Amino acid sequence: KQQRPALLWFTGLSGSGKSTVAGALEHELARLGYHTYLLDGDNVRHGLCRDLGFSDHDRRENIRRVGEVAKLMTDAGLIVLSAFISPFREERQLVRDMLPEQEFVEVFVDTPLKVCESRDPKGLYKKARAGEIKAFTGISSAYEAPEQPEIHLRTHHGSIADQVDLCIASLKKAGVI
Ligand code: GGZ
Repeated sequence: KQQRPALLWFTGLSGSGKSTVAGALEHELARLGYHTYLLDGDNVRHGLCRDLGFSDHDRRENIRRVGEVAKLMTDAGLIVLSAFISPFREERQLVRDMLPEQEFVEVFVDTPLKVCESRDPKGLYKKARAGEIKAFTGISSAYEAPEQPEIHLRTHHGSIADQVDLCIASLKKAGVI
């Protein structure tokens, strides 16, 4: 199957649905016969980045390492999906600049803080509000929203399947698939 390597860079708040949408999109791409890999906190923060926490410095280093690994994977021809908060514009730009221009696809998972906080599946927002977690994104640490993402998902409208369809259509339009 013809595929162009690409890095689909999901960014958004904790609880925005990054991993859910990226996982569902990966599933659909695999079903269509494409070769993919999903990088997220579960397979990166426990291994490659297990020495890193959530200070600004550590988040920057986390994103830099993920970018370098994703670059190796796109060199191998894969469609890579990554799902990290990646709160800082500068680091997302740094990753963008690591790749040929057409290979970086920024996907903004634009779910309002209110909605993320009401979901709070792991109780992290509650702990952050209580001051038990320091430097929590959206509460006590910044999130810099993308200004011109290639794909803009408003996940509080529509289903996961709708978000996946929107991504598939954009990837076709961009000539990735
Ligand atoms: C933000 C935190 C924090 C702090 C722990 N701030 O919803 P989750 O739980 O499963 O996803 C969040 C995850 C964020 O890791 P990333 O590697 O994506 O972050 S970054 O891109 O900024 O490096 C959250 C959990 O880790 N978590 N402490 N203080 N999220």
